[in-house]
Amino acid sequence: MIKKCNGCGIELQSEDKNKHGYVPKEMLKGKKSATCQRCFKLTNYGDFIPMEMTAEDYRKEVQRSANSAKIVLAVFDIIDFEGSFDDEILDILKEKDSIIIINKVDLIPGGKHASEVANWVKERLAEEGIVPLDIAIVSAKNTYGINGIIRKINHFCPHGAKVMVMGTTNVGKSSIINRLLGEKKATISKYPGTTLKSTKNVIPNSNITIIDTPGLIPTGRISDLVCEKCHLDIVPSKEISRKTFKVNADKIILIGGLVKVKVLTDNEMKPIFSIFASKNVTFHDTKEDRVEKLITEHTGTLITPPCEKCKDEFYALPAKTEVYDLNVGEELVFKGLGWISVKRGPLKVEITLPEAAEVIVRDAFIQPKRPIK
Ligand SMILES: Nc1nc2c(ncn2[C@@H]2O[C@H](COP(=O)(O)OP(=O)(O)OP(=O)(O)O)[C@@H](O)[C@H]2O)c(=O)[nH]1
Ligand SMILES: [Mg+2]
Repeated sequence: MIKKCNGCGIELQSEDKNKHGYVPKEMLKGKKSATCQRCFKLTNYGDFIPMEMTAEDYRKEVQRSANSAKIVLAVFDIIDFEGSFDDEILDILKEKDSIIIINKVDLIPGGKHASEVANWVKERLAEEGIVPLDIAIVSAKNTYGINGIIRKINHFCPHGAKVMVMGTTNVGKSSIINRLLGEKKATISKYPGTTLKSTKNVIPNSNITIIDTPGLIPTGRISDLVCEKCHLDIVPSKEISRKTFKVNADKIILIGGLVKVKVLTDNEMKPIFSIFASKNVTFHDTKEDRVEKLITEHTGTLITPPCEKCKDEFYALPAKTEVYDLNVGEELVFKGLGWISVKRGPLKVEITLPEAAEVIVRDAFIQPKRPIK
């Protein structure tokens, strides 16, 4: 029987150190399973070895597990909700019964009531034509809401079931599985693409078999257009930061050196808006005539990400410029980076960013406590 790595699901082998799934022969002898060299290095030393798996390989793997699962647990990262969508995920959600898991709620600035998050998610999903069986609001980091997931599965499948966990890379699928199993079995890491193949485990004291799957890679995430180090700066590990601006026409705001936001509104009442992103992304406001000098001289130092190492590659990407008219209660989302939330509108902005980056207008996730008139 082919043995699989406990941590990432890859088939184990002892022939070639430089290939996937290597484990020394003596480690495999007489054992049902083991941990591959890559997972060992990742867990113990934080060394990440990227694997050459195509998006198509991942898709096939996920589709295979979806066929055998009774229900699907689709995991979304609340901080990058739009970046947690992918066409493959939407297709599976339209076909199968699902429980939606909203993870990383510990990162929401100022906290937010679970029912408020659930209502917002429900509306956003309905816009995509998805009606799940239920929604669970959780934080795998601090175990909030984990028991609720088991209760919900038992409610819909009282005689047990095979349940597949699915989502884009880095949303916390394996972290949730470890919490459900009550042990650190699956390899987790801050790098995207940790889980390589499906793994199956039974949740203790239950008839639930839970399948971990590799993360799908969606299009349009800014975090995927920079180097590995900058990726880690953009994907937050602590509560995200918020900065509020009250500015009028021709002010430029730089979100890191990644997105240029030019305010076009020219009102007596200046628009007020907040920008939300990871604490490691800098915010700068400046004037049109100074912006080029600022970017050329200070990207990688005062303005990050991108860093010194990947800035040339990032600025060589084809760029686009788009204009958006926003009102109070609306947010302009940059997939895989953060969002702008309007507190006093109207706000007209011109944004410049890579062509491959996707931008979405949505109903505010963080509503102004009271809209400012
Ligand atoms: N703040 C916070 N971080 C979390 C939470 N859950 C997971 N993480 C972090 O998110 C990163 C990714 O977690 P994984 O569990 O490896 O994510 P995954 O979805 O299995 O990723 P792939 O296997 O690459 O698809 C790790 O750095 C985790 O520590 C959470 O609830 N809150
Ligand atoms: Mg994983």
